[in-house]
Amino acid sequence: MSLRRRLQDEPKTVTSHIGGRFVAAAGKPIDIVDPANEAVVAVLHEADDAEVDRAVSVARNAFENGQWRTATTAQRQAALMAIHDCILENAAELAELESVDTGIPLSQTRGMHVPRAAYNFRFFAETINQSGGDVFTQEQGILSMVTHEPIGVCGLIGPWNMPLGLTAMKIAGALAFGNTCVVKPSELTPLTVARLVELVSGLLPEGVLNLVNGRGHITGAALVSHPRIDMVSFTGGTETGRAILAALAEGIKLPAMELGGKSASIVFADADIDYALNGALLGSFMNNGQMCLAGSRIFVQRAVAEQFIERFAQRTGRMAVGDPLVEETEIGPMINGAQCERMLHYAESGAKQGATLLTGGRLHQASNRGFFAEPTAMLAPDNDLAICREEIFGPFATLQIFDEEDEVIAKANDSDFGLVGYVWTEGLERGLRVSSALRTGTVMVNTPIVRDLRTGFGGYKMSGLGREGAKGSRAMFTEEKATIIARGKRQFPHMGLNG
Ligand code: TXE
Repeated sequence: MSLRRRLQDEPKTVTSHIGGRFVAAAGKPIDIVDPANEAVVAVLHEADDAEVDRAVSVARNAFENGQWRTATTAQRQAALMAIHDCILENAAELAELESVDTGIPLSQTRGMHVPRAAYNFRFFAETINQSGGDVFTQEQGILSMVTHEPIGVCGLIGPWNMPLGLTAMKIAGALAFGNTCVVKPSELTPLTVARLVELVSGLLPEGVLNLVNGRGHITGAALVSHPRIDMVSFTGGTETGRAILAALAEGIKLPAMELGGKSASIVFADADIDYALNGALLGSFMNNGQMCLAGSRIFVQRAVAEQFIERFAQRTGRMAVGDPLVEETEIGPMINGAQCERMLHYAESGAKQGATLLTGGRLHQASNRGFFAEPTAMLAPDNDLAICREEIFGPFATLQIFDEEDEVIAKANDSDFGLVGYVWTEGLERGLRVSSALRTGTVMVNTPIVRDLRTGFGGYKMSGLGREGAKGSRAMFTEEKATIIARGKRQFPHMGLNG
């Protein structure tokens, strides 16, 4: 029997996992539905303040009195590699579970998200082996050492759009640098992270990895305002990021935030147009378009605009929309009905503000159950329309025509966000020039969506604070310590000799 069928027959119970075991189901029950057919596949029991407090206390105790903080690099590496192996051993189950929970096509969860989740642990295992400090010896007789110490108990709050992969990155980074953590996945998609914690918590000392589940304003808010956590790493919407920042300000705690985006994808006339078309389509519509780094604000230079836009619209209209578990599916369901409505609302508002609907803009008709919307493309007369400024978070691309390089750079930068920019050109010099002019944390030249963990990922402007990746993760998950050592007795003015 398929995993989906089993979950429909007997919905899974999801509770907090504290100190190595699931807690009894007690809190408010919340149905978790499969977005492809609206069947209940799990019931989440929400953690209240007391349960969050228990999880934080266990993590605190494990940090202060346990062996993880003081473990050798080799011990931590061994545990991280065991988690890596465990994810790969359970890859088929995790991929199917992720697709049932999120609606992301199985070809993507199996081909990318799950391997990626595993790779995070291997990457950070390798990183800590090479992650040293600094020593300064210039001052006569003084040795100044800079070392990086675990920051403490990390609150890790994940989103619903790539729950396993994005949360695994946070967990791997936090653990690698010697911290303990309390993870809170999105209440919309808690299944794979709960399964991950169940599978791997035995590979770690007790209390190092803890999980709480529930809605943001209840469980999430209790976690971020808890006085005994030391930092929060958050991926989600900008409004939520603002609320979390306010809560952390109270305790003078550090946040790391990966928030929204509205990334420009700039197609110059000198690009390889077939290649750029494929890249722009993938960059807009992968993960059902529900991606912070979607390059969904596409600018095309006038000389190639007509044919590019026509072909983009045709290909968008031909995408295979359907059940994420079917191999051929390219676009699965939106996460919920509200997200579908939101997409339709943007199509309407775009039309009212003067944009031309090229394709899509309606609910998908193939099924009367599930949250399916047609992949949508609109031609926008300028950058001021809401569809060009606000993060839609669905399979929805806007296209605009430009003439000059300076003009398109100004338009690309005319955004509250600054997460990623995409540039399509055969001119390397142009690629580098435009990259340095774009006010975004990452620029990809002639490629859609490459996530190289050796580089930091994060945003300028309202797209976030901090960077996730090797050095960025070390900055977020450690405190920097300076140790100043006198090598022998120093000459300094003695005080109080005349009293
Ligand atoms: O995210 P939220 P939502 C964007 C996207 C989407 C919008 C809203 O545009 O349409 O955000 O999505 C937890 N204290 N992105 O509402 O609310 C919440 O439980 C502590 C961009 O689903 O930001 C969940 O675990 N935690 C994006 C997590 O925050 C709180 C990914 C994200 O939820 C909380 C997702 C609170 N007060 C959405 N309120 C990206 N950058 O990839 C909520 N949460």
